[in-house]
Amino acid sequence: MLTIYSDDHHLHHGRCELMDGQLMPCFEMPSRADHILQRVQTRELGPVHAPQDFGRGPIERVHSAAYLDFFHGAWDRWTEHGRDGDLLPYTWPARTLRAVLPTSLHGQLGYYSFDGGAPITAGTWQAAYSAAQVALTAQAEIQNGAHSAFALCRPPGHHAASDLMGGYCYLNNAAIAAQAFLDQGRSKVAILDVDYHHGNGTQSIFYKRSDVLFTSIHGHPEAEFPFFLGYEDELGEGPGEGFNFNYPLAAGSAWDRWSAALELACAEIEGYDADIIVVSLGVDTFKNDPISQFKLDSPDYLRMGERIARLGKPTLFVMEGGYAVEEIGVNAVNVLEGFEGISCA
Ligand code: Q9C
Ligand code: ZN
Repeated sequence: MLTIYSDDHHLHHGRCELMDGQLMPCFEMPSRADHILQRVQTRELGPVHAPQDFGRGPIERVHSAAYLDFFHGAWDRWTEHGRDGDLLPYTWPARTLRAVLPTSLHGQLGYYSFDGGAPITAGTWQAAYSAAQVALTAQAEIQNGAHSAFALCRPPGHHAASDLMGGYCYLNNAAIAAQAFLDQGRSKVAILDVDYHHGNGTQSIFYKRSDVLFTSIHGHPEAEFPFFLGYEDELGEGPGEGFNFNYPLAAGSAWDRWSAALELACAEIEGYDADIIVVSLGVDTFKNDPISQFKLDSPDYLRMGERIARLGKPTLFVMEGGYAVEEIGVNAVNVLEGFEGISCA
């Protein structure tokens, strides 16, 4: 399987996040992608290519131009204020407030984010832009006939909505790739989001549409980030009704419960008869993940890849979360090797 990877992810290295009342070093760190790349190479998964640059056009198919302009310019505005630490939001337009767009940098940052988990640093725009190009380049491979490809994206994307950053995410790499498939003539894309956290951004982007089926297996939002989306009764809206399926699971869930949810998601994907599958590949479901509560073990990821392969469709894997850095490479590449062991192409 071909991997697409850019070193630009090193340009994004946030310092701190708030965790249990303490400022902690960011869990979403550059060594995550380095470990995955290393595992791709030691297992000889296949060639590793740099991304092409498709420009801002395909990103604007998912994100608003105003949001992209804000994100692109935020760091320079911050340094004009004489600051050099990470740029982080601290006020949001929650209930009782108005969703107006203020003129101030921090007002706008609150408007364009939903949590304090997505720091903007000097290189964040370039890293996120390159990650989107990584996803688009892997997408193009499949569009040109490959049966599968791995977009080794960092920073991740599935929490990012059309005009919101949050949850370590800025640009929704999986959604950008899914939209590119549609724009290049495919008519039905199924997204399978296996990250531990609900893919609220991806769900929201496609919630009112039937050309993208969104399925997600994740920690129950009653107890887990992102808390305010990802419940079972979210089934889509208008023309999108019946094209959104959430499988929230309790803390402590291991492969038995997780794989039962995967069967349900796969049944929906099979019924939908998608042209293409996009997997939002988070491996923060791992038993030793420092911020998550599922109990998957490394061999389970092989089974996961095998089951996805049995869907029998061209499949784009887009890297999302996973914070057990030492094991992230084994777990992520196990999914890809499990897939390759079953798929014929
Ligand atoms: N610091 C992804 O896996 N909150 N994002 C964690 C508080 C945010 C996870 C606990 C978790 C976001 C792509
Ligand atoms: Zn996650």
